[in-house]
Amino acid sequence: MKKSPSEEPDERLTVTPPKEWAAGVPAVTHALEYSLQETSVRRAGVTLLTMNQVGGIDCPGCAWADPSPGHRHLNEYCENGAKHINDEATSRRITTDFFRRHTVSELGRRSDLWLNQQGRLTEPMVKRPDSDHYEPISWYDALGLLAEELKALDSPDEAVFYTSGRVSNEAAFLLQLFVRAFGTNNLPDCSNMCHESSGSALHETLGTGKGSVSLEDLHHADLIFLVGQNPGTNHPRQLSALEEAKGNGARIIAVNPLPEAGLLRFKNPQKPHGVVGRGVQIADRFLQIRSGGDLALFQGLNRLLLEAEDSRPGTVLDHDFVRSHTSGFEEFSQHARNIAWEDILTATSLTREEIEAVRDEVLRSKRIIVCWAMGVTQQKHGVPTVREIVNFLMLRGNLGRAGAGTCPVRGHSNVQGDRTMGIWERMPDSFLDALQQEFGFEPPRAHGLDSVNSIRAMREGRIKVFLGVAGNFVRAAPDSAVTEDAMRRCRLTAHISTKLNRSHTVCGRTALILPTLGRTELDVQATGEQFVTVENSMSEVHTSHGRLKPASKLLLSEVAILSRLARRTLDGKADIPWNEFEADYGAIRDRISHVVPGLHDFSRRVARPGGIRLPNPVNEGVFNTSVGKALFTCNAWVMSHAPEGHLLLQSLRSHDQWNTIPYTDNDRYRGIHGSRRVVLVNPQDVSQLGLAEGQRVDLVSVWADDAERRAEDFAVVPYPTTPGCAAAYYPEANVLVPLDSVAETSNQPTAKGIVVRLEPRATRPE
Ligand SMILES: Nc1nc2c(c(=O)[nH]1)N[C@H]1C(S)=C(S)[C@@H](COP(=O)(O)OP(=O)(O)OC[C@H]3O[C@@H](n4cnc5c(=O)[nH]c(N)nc54)[C@H](O)[C@@H]3O)O[C@H]1N2
Ligand SMILES: Nc1nc2c(c(=O)[nH]1)N[C@H]1C(S)=C(S)[C@@H](COP(=O)(O)OP(=O)(O)OC[C@H]3O[C@@H](n4cnc5c(=O)[nH]c(N)nc54)[C@H](O)[C@@H]3O)O[C@H]1N2
Ligand code: SF4
Ligand SMILES: [Mo]
Repeated sequence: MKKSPSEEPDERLTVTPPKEWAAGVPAVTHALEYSLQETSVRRAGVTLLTMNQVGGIDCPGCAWADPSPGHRHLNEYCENGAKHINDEATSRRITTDFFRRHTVSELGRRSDLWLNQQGRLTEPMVKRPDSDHYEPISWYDALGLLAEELKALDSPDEAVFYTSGRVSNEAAFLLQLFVRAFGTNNLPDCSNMCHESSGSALHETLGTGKGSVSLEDLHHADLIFLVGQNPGTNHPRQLSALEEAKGNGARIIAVNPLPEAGLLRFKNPQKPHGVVGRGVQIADRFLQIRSGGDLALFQGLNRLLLEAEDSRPGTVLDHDFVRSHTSGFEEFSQHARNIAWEDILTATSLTREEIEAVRDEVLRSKRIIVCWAMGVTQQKHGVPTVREIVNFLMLRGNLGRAGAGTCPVRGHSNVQGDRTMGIWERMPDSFLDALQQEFGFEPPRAHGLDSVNSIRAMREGRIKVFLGVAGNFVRAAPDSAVTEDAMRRCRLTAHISTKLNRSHTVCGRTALILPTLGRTELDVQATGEQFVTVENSMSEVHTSHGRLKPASKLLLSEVAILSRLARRTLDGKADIPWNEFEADYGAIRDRISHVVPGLHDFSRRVARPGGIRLPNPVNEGVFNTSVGKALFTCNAWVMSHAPEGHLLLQSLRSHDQWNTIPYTDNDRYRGIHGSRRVVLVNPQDVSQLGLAEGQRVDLVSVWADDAERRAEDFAVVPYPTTPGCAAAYYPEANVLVPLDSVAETSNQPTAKGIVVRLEPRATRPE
């Protein structure tokens, strides 16, 4: 079989200097080119013009917030948002004939890119035991088969139900309702692999897992930290907010091992000055940090702030805030003073002068926001790092006031909403009590399995049925070989999906593909046209109205699939009006409004332009922690360490992919073209390790269990990352992340900071 482009290592690899600026006209042109390849001109126009507008389609890309209704541009989307939406609106289709032509084994050897390029899934398919083909099955039989397998389990805990953050509030609420009425809390989700470390740390210290700031706050901050995130690629409209903040006088400090394009300079495609000229410089300071050094950086900064207070008492710390709202300051302050500077400098690769210069910026700023993402959360010590960020903000009272606070930048467009709706293996009792009150059944109280624990349980044969609601579990999860083996042990694997991906090819004894409507598409049910709701990274809940003709007549909405499955599985157990829910999503919202705090009168309020902003108790000075106050924490000293001859590898996104799905083999902003099998290494390390530009190497990860994890045949690309650090793309590098390598407390896989060695390949591969 001929290999597809991304399976070929670097025959076509070309490397040009990384871009120093993000967005601008070339970005928009690229988006349009992609739209026109994927879909017709008319479909592209409908999707793009209504995207992120009041009454339009919510961008299925990231969770960045929209400006308030009166302040939106005509084109309120970014290059990547346009690509994601058109990837769904593609006019390519996968038909029965496709599955007749390709065996499941053959599809399993295809690349992620190729699988996605085949177009939209159009009808339910089944792979029966002992067959190597998917074949058509009716909806009635497919859902019956799944329901029978679920009913045949010895315990409801033998099933897991994975959710990816694309899923609407309405579908997410129904899913968790069904799963809890069925009798388990096994609700792993992509958030377990994304911001779980943020949730763990924020819950513990502030009493809520969500960020506290709004877009307005960002516009009015004096100082904004961007820690471990690449907004030019992953949250492009964040750059518009940062540009506005800068216009209002904000300073910006970027902390990253890589000098990412959007961190340096930004050309706003929505403004005339973005079309010509050099654009706006985004980061006033760039701290090129060593992988995993952020905990040490904030510990160092906190120590400097305490010392500044010693020399100018009463002028540095916000004593009122510390006294009235927090607990644990004394212990924290003693602990912080004992951290050694040599350690901080080694862990961060920064100089003391660089950190002192940041302290001076902090002392000049009244309103500070810290934004962070995967560079922080996917580290072994992601949780203490977020806790230390909270310490940092609290010292000067940067919580609960305008222009200040926490900003964990969420990934999937509704990942935050799914959690609000109860997609979590550990929902608090208050939520379960409300569910019980509303629906009259006793929800299970024992915590369920998260993503990593689901894989462990599947590997041990304790899970018989896996249902994925959106997403691509086997490519998102760590330790690809272990995860795939675990999935294959299931009796039944089923996926509710819009597009083909690798998870469909890694099958249990029986496997189902349940194709569904995407967010772009018209969703008409018995009572007429429906809309759904989503929640962005800033706790704003708003509507999304699909516009396009569905990709196939045989598609059902996620709500319809889940309602029918629940009806067939539960057989009247629990008095839940599934038919009514399917016919009218307003009926689901009515129930949500009784169960989810802050969403009373949901249907009416969400329909208003701009929707509803869920209250964040932190902004009211309320901290629902164990002691009723915000907690200062003492975070043990840890340093990421790579033995001699090894590097700390991060797995990250290219500019041209959506999570597990590459759109092309290019990473335009980083100057990589034609291959994703590259490892970015500092030129100093390239020569110290005796390697050369373009040389083929295997990446081998080093882990306590002694098992060898190898990602084969990557080309070395000298790149200006921090010495001692390296980068390769996700999901190709997932094979290197050991299942047991998780962040403390949050159990989040460590997709960053993986210890690897680069082994030169003896010969060129066939
Ligand atoms: N176009 C596009 N947009 C997306 C996605 C996508 O795949 N494509 N995915 C969405 C999702 S689900 C998510 S969660 C977000 C992810 O958004 P990001 O968190 O921006 O995603 P990553 O590509 O993982 O990039 C992590 C960044 O952290 C830096 N980094 C790595 N290690 C460290 C470290 O130790 N310290 C510091 N300070 N920085 C570090 C990396 O160099 C990189 O710039 O994006 C969302 N938006
Ligand atoms: N090594 C490494 N691993 C990582 C990460 C990393 O940085 N490095 N990042 C982690 C992060 S932050 C995340 S969020 C996860 C992402 O993990 P997932 O959310 O599981 O993965 P996606 O790639 O977003 O899923 C894409 C698939 O979702 C389906 N889909 C798309 N839209 C819809 C829809 O509207 N409805 C339905 N039903 N299906 C739809 C399509 O079939 C598509 O193939 O991966 C994690 N894994
Ligand atoms: S910034 Fe995120 S939500 Fe906004 S258009 Fe781009 S991908 Fe979509
Ligand atoms: Mo994510």
